[in-house]
Amino acid sequence: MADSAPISLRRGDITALTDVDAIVNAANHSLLGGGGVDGAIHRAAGPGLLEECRTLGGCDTGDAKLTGGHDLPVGHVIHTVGPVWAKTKPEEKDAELASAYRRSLEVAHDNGLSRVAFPSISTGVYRFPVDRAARLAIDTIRETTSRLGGFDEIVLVLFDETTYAAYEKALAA
Ligand code: AR6
Repeated sequence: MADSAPISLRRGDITALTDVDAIVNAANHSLLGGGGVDGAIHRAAGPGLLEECRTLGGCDTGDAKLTGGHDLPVGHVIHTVGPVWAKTKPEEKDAELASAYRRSLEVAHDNGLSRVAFPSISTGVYRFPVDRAARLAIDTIRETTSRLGGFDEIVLVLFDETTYAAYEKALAA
């Protein structure tokens, strides 16, 4: 097993990043756009991204698919679909969220992308509790980058102060 990749946290808008190979989109099954970070990525990438997404046939929860970056400053977007939180099935939702991070990193690895930025998947419209999501995200990134090797940096781009604080706590644990 390799060492796990360095993880850094940033506040702000993931579409503004220039120093990674790929940004991850918290999309939905259709891959045809939506609100939140998905809407921001499609707005910044332009209509070419939607055109490419139409060829992909959607994406299952916990899976990930790659496109180009189009008008974004980065070369690639990895589209993943996190779970919609339901407190009746927490273990199933945990497994689906971990899978979204793991599959995104596997797609990056298969395509030689070593610097990857994630938003906080599922903690907006999909209402996954942020402290729980942050712990799962950090654990899964550590495990997967250590298993696969070859990653230079994983950046977590957090949009608001509460979300940033949750990831800061999870990273320090
Ligand atoms: N950069 C970084 N983070 C952002 C940005 C941005 N530009 N904009 C919002 N966030 P959400 P989900 C944060 O709702 O919960 C969409 O409609 C946001 O504050 O974007 O996985 C899709 O099409 C929150 O912390 O994604 C799906 O239908 C985090 O990103 C659904 O929402 C995730 O919030 C997916 O819901």
